[in-house]
Amino acid sequence: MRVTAMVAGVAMVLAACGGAKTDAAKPDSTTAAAPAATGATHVINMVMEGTAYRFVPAEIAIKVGDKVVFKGVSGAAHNIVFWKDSVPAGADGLLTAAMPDGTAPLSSKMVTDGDSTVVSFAGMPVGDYKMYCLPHLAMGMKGKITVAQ
Ligand SMILES: [Cu+2]
Repeated sequence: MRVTAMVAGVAMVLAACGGAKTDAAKPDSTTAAAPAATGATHVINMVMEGTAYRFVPAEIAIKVGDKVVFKGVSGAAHNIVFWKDSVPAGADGLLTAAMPDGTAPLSSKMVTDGDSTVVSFAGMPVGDYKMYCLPHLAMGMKGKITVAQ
């Protein structure tokens, strides 16, 4: 009897795990592929100037459908992280999908000097997208992309 009860318990645990996996595999806004950009291409350089680290330009205005190329120029390594509480409603899942090689939600990969990463704003809600560079946040490396229709 005791063994039977244990087997039943294990089966319930396995069933619970299976259920969780099924839910995780359901398509939602965080796993959907980002639509392709069809508009203009903008470039933001990521630079070290003396002891300062900057996005250049730090603020740009673009349109839905444009893409932004972030180029690592100097300063060894940067990334782009969007503030979850500052992006327009409905944008966070799309942004994460637009950075498929990112290391975390709303975060790009690390970009070394000479490398770059592209973020497409195809299908994104209009509004302000505030961002920072995680390694250089304390040095004030912040920026803003304003997306209009
Ligand atoms: Cu940086």
